[in-house]
Amino acid sequence: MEIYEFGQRLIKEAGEFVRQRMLEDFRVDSKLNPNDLVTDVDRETETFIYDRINEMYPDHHIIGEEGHGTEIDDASGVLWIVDPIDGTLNFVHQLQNFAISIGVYIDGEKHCGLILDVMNDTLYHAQSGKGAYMDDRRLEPIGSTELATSLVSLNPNWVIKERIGSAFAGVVKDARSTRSYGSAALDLAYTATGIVSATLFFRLHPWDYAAGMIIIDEVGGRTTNLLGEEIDILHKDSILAGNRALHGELVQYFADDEAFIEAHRHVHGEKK
Ligand code: 2AM
Ligand code: CA
Ligand code: CA
Ligand code: CA
Repeated sequence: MEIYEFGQRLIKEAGEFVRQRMLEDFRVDSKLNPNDLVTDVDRETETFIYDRINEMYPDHHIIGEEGHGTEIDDASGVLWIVDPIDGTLNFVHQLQNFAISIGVYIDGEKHCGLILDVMNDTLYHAQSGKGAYMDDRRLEPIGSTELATSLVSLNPNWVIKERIGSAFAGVVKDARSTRSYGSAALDLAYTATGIVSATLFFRLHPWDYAAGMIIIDEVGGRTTNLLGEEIDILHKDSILAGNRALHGELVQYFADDEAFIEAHRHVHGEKK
């Protein structure tokens, strides 16, 4: 079976697994800080997905947020990048507005991206070069917009941080308005459908953006880090995704801000 077709079936099954599992109690733990939560459902869903891929394709590599593939440091072969629950805070507090995100890369090249809005059972998906879809509906190319007439999604936390806050504040000030949905994968899917025109993050991991980046490519959008540099799929980075015109406009807010650049280099290192 084609990887893309298998991935679509798998993510729908994983969504059903989550919806069933939510009917029972689950434990909530905090990770590095009290607001960084993980539940049994995150871990069990990652294992569910891992086992299915491993059974079907024993020679593929798998990276997941909840501990799978931590030893993987090169992108050769087929690489599945999995976030079993993106938007864990929404999952815990709202029991909705969270996603499963799966991106597949072959020898470091984009292959296919899948984002399932679990409670709505809506699948955003794309295969490189073959267009993007919301369930069975092909997504139109995203049009050009200007910041002054655009909705952009970003987490307000970044606006109140020292050194990086003023660059984000400039965007908030100049945009028509901002939104914050609490799931990076859904933010990227919403950017592909035009619900928002761009989405910005100071720090994301590969499992947050691996699928979304492919879907955004397929509607003619652009994804880089906030300094306008290309993304390396094995590393955490900042993310700026949106239609090309708006992407170009937004990069200026960050790439021309010395304090921001220095803080970015401090957190993410220097690009080669
Ligand atoms: P998660 O739910 O899979 O952890 C909004 O909080 C978005 O940021 C979610 O996509 C969330 O993914 C991600 N996120 C949460 N905590 C984070 C952290 N400490 N570093 C980077 N991303 C994080
Ligand atoms: Ca997490
Ligand atoms: Ca995530
Ligand atoms: Ca997660």
